[in-house]
Amino acid sequence: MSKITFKQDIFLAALTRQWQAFGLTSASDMTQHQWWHAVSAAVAEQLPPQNDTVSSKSKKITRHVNYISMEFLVGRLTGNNLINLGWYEKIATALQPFDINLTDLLEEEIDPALGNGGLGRLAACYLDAMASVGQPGIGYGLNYQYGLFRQRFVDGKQKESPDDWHRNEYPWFRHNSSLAVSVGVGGKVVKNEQGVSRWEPEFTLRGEAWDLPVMGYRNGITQPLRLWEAMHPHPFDLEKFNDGEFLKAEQQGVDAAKLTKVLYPNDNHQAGKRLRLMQQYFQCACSVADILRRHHFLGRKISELPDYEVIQLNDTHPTIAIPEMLRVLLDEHQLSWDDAWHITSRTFAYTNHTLMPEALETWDERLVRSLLPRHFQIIKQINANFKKRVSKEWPGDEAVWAKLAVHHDKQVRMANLCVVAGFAVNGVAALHSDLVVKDLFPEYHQLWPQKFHNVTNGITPRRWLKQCNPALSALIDERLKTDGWVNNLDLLKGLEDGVKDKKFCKQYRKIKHDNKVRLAEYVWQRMGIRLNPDAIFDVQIKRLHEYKRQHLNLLHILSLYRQIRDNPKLDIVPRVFLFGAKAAPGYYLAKNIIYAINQVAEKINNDPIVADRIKVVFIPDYCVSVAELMIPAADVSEQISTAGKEASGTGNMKLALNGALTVGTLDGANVEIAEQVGEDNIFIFGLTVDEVKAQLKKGYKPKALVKKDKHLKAILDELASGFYANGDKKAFDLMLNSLLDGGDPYLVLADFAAYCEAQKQVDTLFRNTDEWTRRTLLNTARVGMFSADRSIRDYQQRIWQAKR
Ligand code: 26Q
Repeated sequence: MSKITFKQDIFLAALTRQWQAFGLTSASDMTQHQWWHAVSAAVAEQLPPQNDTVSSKSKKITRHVNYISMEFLVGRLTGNNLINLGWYEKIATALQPFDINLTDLLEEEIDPALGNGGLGRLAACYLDAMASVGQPGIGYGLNYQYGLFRQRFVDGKQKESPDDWHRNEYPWFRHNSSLAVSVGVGGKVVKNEQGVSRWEPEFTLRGEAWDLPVMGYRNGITQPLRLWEAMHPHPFDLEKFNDGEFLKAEQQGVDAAKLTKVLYPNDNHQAGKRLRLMQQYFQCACSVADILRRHHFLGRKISELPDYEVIQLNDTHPTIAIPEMLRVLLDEHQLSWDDAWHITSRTFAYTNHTLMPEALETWDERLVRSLLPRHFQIIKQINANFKKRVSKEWPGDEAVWAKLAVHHDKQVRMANLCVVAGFAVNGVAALHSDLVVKDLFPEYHQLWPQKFHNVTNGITPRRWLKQCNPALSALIDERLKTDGWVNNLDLLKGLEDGVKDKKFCKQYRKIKHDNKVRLAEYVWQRMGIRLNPDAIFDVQIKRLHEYKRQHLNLLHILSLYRQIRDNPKLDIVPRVFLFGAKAAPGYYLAKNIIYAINQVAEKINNDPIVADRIKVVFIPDYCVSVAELMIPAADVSEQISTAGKEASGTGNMKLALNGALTVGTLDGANVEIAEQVGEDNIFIFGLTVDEVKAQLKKGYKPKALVKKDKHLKAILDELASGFYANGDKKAFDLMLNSLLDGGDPYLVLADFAAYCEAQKQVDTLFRNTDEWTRRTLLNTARVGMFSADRSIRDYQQRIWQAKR
């Protein structure tokens, strides 16, 4: 496909209409924010009409991908879209006569934060990569009115406020009213004279389609991210309103307007809330209806669905799409069970993102039955059929059935449903996919070995290098004499011999320094803390979770602080410890860790004895655009989860790509990053998965460990002494109890000594500027495989387009 050409006169005319629509008399009357809006809307207008039926042209072998996810953490779109269109420079030039700086303008955009963290950001990177490699596809999600909460700190404690991102004024949305869908909820199942079951919902909702354009990198392809908004049905049907129909939904505890109001702020933890299940069903019903509408529109037979369409489930959150598909095929298309099952079980594929038991979704059967009685019947049928298969394989083995059942103990288990009803299951990094087979689903693997795959996660180089680090991108273009690396990241290998080129290394180092100055300026403006750009910028950015072990990082900081007080002349390389993390509002232990880091920061940053050798900075309201600022400025990347707990991580890839050295455990994708960059160019420390298992098996005793380590004991005692909390001895009880009386389930203390040792090596290496630069450059050069384009091609080969 050809590029979309930019036409300046049309753009300027569109811009004029924009300020006129604001009721102004000239462009110069626009505020900076209005300028951002006007420019974005004027560009959006020039995009060709969105065509979600592109697959009509594609051959039968190319299945169209429907990526269903409760989260798409897209981040700001205007800058990204301009880059992918290849229009950035042209728009910048067109705005010069108005004295408008495009780069500054882009800062006006509020991040659409329709996701929590890694899983949501991955979905956004994959849409970008699908459009860029030419994989026909669509993303299906929810159009939340409020994205992930905004975070601020009050006396060191996290406070949340709603994130109103003004979706009604977002210039990139296209509302497609012809795609609206009706969704039933509640009610009962009735049988007709032929004995065929049929669902009579108690009330209906309406799903409205809002599309965001996803642009391929300079290839003319635009595909939709379709976000559903819940509305009351028939708002103009006064008769029904008078009959009380309109209010019925609310009486049932379902207020349509509430349904897509807010994103659940949990990650890796499920709460079992009714509204969440409603959200899931609403999204899935709209998406399944839309997929089938398109399929029929293209004149295809229902039996051909799996030949043309694949539905990729981003974790179990959209699992209810499976019984929904069966329901539509059985009840609306009147197919037999066998035919409906044949179609469905060849259409769905499932990506697992966690092994943690508290994150595996289960739903109380009463909840499922009351909201979705027909789906509950279908789930029981799936379960009964599957039971026959299991008793054949393991006759009389109740324990195996108790593990594998889809419906058991009055619970519906979504992961089991996905494995039983889908044709593919994949983990998100080699180690993780291995554990999915060995620890989570060994029996399923025995039944269906061919279903299980690995697809190591990837990140889009468009946003995570070209856009966020323009100076480094320009240097790479110059060195490689091509910008082809932007959609062929393996070309970065060509930078390797740059390590011998003194001038090039100096330029590479200077760009890092400039990016650190840029971040320091931000921290000064926002937080009033001065940072030394010559210090090591040590960065840990990710959701706050015990298993991610931000508190291990904290213990190392406290170790340095003690050493400085013991020896005020201590010679260490100045280091700035930077954190960015949100804690789920109900996750009190995570919030306590944030509080502890902030209190320690306050103390250390203001203690003259430290003399700026350590600075601790917790940047508030971490989000995609803050990540874009922090990642290019990082020297050290903290990837220190307990081995076996982090499915993949993707921040690790972004940081390595931008020339940070990883301090990490052998967990998630760190394992593959180490393989790629070479063991000399990464700091690996700590217990391995097998060692973690062995420790826990033999009975891990954190208190005994502390007793033997005086330094560690002193650190923990001081945390409990009130020293960091104005005398409040209980301030960090939640964190300390977990580490000590709670048995330290994530082996923070067990890894403490090895972690400090790795940090010493960081210190030593950083003193050797040339060697440090060499290793960081090798990181940039060698992480090409973590491009999301490669991940998408893996999905194509192993799952979406694999021979069936
Ligand atoms: C579930 C039920 C109810 C409410 C919320 C949730 C919920 C929401 C979000 C559960 C989990 C999540 C998000 C999980 C997540 O982000 N996982 C991360 O996925 C990344 C992409 O694969 C991996 O790199 C990370 O390792 C993994 O933690």
